[in-house]
Amino acid sequence: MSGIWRHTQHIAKRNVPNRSLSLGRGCTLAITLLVCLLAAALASDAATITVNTISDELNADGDCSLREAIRSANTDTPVDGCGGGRGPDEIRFAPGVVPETFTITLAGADEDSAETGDLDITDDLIITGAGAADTVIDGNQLDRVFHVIGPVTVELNGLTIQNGQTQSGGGIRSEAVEGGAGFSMLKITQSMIRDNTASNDGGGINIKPGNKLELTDSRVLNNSAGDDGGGIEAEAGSDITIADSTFTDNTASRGGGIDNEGGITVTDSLVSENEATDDGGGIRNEEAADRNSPTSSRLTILNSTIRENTAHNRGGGIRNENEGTVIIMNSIRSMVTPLPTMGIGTAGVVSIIAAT
Ligand SMILES: [Ca+2]
Ligand SMILES: [Ca+2]
Ligand SMILES: [Ca+2]
Ligand SMILES: [Ca+2]
Repeated sequence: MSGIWRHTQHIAKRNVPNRSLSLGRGCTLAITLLVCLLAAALASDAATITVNTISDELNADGDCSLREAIRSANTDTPVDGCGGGRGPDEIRFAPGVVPETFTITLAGADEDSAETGDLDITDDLIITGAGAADTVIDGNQLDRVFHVIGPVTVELNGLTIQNGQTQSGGGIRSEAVEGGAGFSMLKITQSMIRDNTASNDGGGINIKPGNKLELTDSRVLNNSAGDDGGGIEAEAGSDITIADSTFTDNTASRGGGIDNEGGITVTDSLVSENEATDDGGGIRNEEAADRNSPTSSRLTILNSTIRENTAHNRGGGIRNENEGTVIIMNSIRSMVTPLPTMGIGTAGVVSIIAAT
């Protein structure tokens, strides 16, 4: 590259003005070629890493486990039989391990390099399973399953994520690295998040402050949290989009299905048969200004159904607290709760438009 640049400069200096037009075109062509070559190099700057064993291991026996694949993708260097990532990699699964359950067996929580316990993702990554029924990642109740540590963009497609257990984010926790710049984007499609447990917040998924989640065409089932957010805990300033998805049979103290301190839009989805031992059986929307939130909490529900959720205190369907904002449009709400709240217990603004 530097040779081409030096050559171009040399030609430009030694040519007379009346040839400048043709030289200008030459320079343009050279720069265009350079840009094309750079673009091609960048486009190929990713690897597909193929998992071919169900064993949870980090060793040198010649195969490629899921943990080894994630280490390879994180570090962009070969790890055992995983060829070595290059930038924003994709992990896939060999036909020999479909259908299979990948069970975490290397114990060791509170570790962030994917060496033990949860599978820590620290670089842009796509994990493409064979479908939620065929590629199951099981936390074995040793730790959470996936830990996204940003700022990174991560896509999880066609997976079941189950039996994770920890304090926060039983199935998945997504955050920006502490003190670092930027936030993470987590995209989950055609996946199942089930049977995960958090002793504090986010039984299924915990999105830390400021981070983003897009959950599409997925199911969040039978997760539980000791405090807030049985299915999902959305912390202050987080930005969450949920579409074509279901939340069922999740439980928590507050926000059985979803607990929101950020901004959530729920479209074409079902929130059903979730339970809170305190407030917000289906969803709790909580103004988080008292936690240094950059924004007020906002919950928008479009073309969705909220039914048969239970709260043992306030807001069987939805509990809106502390001046949070809730907008419900074109949706069905049939919410089980102590009367007289009709399923919505609120201390803030609730706008219901064309809901039945
Ligand atoms: Ca191996
Ligand atoms: Ca990588
Ligand atoms: Ca971790
Ligand atoms: Ca770990």
